[in-house]
Amino acid sequence: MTSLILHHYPQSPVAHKVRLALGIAKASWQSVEIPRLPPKPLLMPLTAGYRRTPVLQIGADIYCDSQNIALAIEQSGQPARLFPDQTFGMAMMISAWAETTLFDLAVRIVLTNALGQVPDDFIRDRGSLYFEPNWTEAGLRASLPSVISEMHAALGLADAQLAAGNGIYLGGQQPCYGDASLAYICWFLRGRWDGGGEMLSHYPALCAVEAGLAACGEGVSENLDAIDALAIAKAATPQSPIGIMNGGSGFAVGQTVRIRPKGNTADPDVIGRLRYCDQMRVSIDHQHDEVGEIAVHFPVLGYVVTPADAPA
Ligand SMILES: N[C@@H](CCC(=O)N[C@@H](CS)C(=O)NCC(=O)O)C(=O)O
Repeated sequence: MTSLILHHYPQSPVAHKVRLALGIAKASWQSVEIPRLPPKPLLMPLTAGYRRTPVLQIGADIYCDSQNIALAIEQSGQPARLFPDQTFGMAMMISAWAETTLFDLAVRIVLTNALGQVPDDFIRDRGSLYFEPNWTEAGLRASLPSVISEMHAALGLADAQLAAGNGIYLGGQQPCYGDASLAYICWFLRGRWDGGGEMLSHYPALCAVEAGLAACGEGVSENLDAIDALAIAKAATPQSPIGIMNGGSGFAVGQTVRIRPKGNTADPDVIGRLRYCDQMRVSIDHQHDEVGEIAVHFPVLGYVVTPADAPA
């Protein structure tokens, strides 16, 4: 089996979700630590410009976005299932909600409380990814009580769903990826906001999932140098399929497309030749001197794909 290489940094909550997923899957993986802020010169050749964290590399196949990474982990045939007992649809829906509603609220709480305590360039960078285009520190502070109320409302829903089940996890006794997508929000709030512990104490079923997955671990990892990861990509050939499997999309293999996360964010466009598209995944071919020919994969949900010559 080709090795899983995770490009990430320890403080990244979304990367933590993937590390928990690797633990559920009992995976062995290699860990490349990347910078928290651009530039990321040893990551960009692999991602065609996608700058977010984490990224999963399997040889010359590069998987961007945690939802897409979760699917790739499952498809890579690890010792344990990430979606056991037909939990795939439920887990992906819960995690899509966690990645948008829960993560958006958590980032606002954590960053608003960090104002004045973390470097300005970090807040500016994250603001350009997560907040309204004309956001201000005063606006963030003014909306904080409302954001905290919303977070309680959302955590209460997740807790009620867990409490109504037949085990500590969403699917019962076995953890699935959906559980990781709730646990990482708890990890983020508890670890990066001094009110996190108190907030979470109201949601015992969620805390049980958080504790269960912490005990489950993060699989078995060893460190890898970023330069070596580039060399691994260069020595490999993409193994992922080629073709348009969702015929209604109107796209053709080889067509140049632009891919970007939905929303008005500072994320750079990714441009490439379409390689593959199905209901869940869209992939481009990409060439770079440092990695040769690689394939870069994105999820369909949450991304906008347009012909590269269409207005941005
Ligand atoms: N939808 C993306 C979101 C990823 C994301 O926003 N990650 C944060 C770190 S937790 C990030 O990229 N921050 C900026 C950076 O690392 O450059 C996913 O699910 O992977």
